[in-house]
Amino acid sequence: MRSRTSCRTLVNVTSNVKTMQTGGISPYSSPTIMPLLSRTSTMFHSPIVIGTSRAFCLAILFGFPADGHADANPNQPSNPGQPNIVFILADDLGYGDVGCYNPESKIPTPNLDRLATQGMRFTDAHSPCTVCTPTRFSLMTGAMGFRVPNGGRVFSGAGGPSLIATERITLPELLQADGYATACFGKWHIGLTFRDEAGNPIHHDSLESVKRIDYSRRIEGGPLDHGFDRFFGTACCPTTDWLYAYIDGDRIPLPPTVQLDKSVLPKHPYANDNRAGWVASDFDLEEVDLKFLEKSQAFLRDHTKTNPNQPFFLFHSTQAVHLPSFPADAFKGKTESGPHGDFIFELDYVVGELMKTLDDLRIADNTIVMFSSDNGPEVPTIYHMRQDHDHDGARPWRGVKRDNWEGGHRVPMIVRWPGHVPEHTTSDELTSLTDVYATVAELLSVSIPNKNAEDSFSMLPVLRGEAVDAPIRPYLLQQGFAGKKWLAIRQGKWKYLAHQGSGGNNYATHKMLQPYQLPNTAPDAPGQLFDLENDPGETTNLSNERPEIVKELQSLLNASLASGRSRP
Ligand SMILES: [Ca+2]
Repeated sequence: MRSRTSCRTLVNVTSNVKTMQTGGISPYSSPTIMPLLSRTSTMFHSPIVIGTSRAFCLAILFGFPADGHADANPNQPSNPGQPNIVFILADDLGYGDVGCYNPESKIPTPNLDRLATQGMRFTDAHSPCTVCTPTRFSLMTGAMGFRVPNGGRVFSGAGGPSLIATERITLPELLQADGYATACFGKWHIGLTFRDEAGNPIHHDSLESVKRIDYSRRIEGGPLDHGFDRFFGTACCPTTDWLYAYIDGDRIPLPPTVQLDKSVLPKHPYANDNRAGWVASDFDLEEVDLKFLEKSQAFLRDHTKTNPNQPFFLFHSTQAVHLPSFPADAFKGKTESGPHGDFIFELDYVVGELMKTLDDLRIADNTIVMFSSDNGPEVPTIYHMRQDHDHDGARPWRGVKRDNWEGGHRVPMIVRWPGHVPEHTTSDELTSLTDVYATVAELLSVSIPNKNAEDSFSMLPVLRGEAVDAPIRPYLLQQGFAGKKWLAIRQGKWKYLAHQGSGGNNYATHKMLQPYQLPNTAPDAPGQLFDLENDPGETTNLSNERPEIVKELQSLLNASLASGRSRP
């Protein structure tokens, strides 16, 4: 049994590439009510890669009571110190898109709602950035994107190079070093490197760039180079960008050969953001999320069968519900809220199927499931869903994707861990997706090397339902669309945007956003100060009324920029 006072340091993480066998397509099935399972009592140790010390020790104490359960998988011993972890990251899913976050939602999300009743639902959780790439960097590293070169960029096409420096220890590397199997299925979007026949790297965003790729070469800087044993997915947004082909590991086995024929794709207000790129013959833009689901389910089944004693980390990263909203055939017309409603419904189905697979394998009680989104809902989505379906994916917040107002980055965040995270609870603890890193590190009792996870705080006490006297985070940082140029800071009820405007979209010129433009009540102030407790809609800029708060928050922000970190 793990010593309650032992501490472990993490160094010399090496990529331990393993080959996982993949299975067949799972049959469709309706969402079913999953029985709650409790923990089993058996403890075990898996091999741990430990090196010499270049880190300080967290020395976290664990004290989980043991209890048995007849339904748990006898092949997978339960260890509260090394549970399996499944992180499901949706794309562009708003706070108001999920039923348990929005009683006025028009879209059924029964599986997400059920996940929330079985675990903890965070009401003040945030994506570190208001767009895809930096948020995903932050989830994998525990650091804000603006701290690294190009950390405000969003990749498309060939997409890269990787934002993650090779010396950085990522979340999957942390887990790999602790003996976990690690797998990533779906959209990567943190950057990687393709090369042409002459060996030159390709990082331009165009059809011509994608055509230049030498597909016989290994792809560099992708998930396999950052801690994942297994990857199947796409470089950037699967159905948006110039490259429509699946990466398997570090190769594209079936390269694209023809230009996408957009004439055969659905036409509706949510079908834009789809470029006439270069497409592979096996790449069906309407079935992408079911393909990713198939891969994740196959991994779960194969791993549980072949390595039942090894804990795993599965990062399932969906296309849904980024535009274009191309739900699979099985979901077309299944809601009364149009193609985007159907797409959200498909996302919910994917979550339900992953839950069902954990149940079928009888490993749900030893698996932490986390669900969140990488930023708020997209502009055309918000506009048309409000106009045509009376559904508000940003409700109740101001702002949308790219904006530093709450709608751009306050996201759903649900965590389930039977027997450990109290069921049917909500938490208003201020948290960010950067915090997943430190939370997992504390869970594993591993220390975080000093130059890593600079903006990460462990939420484990909150997840365990412990009374927390003070906020875990001293403050929260946000970044808008262009990295360091648009920063915001939150402390308690106060939120300060160190800029005028949204930090992303131009409301004065964008016809879909003009109806939602609000007057700035302090146009001469350098930034915007809001009291979220009394003004959650961020309608009144209090910069001139409360200059001392502005000064304090700006000072904290400056200090964090100067030190390069917010974690002590
Ligand atoms: Ca996104």
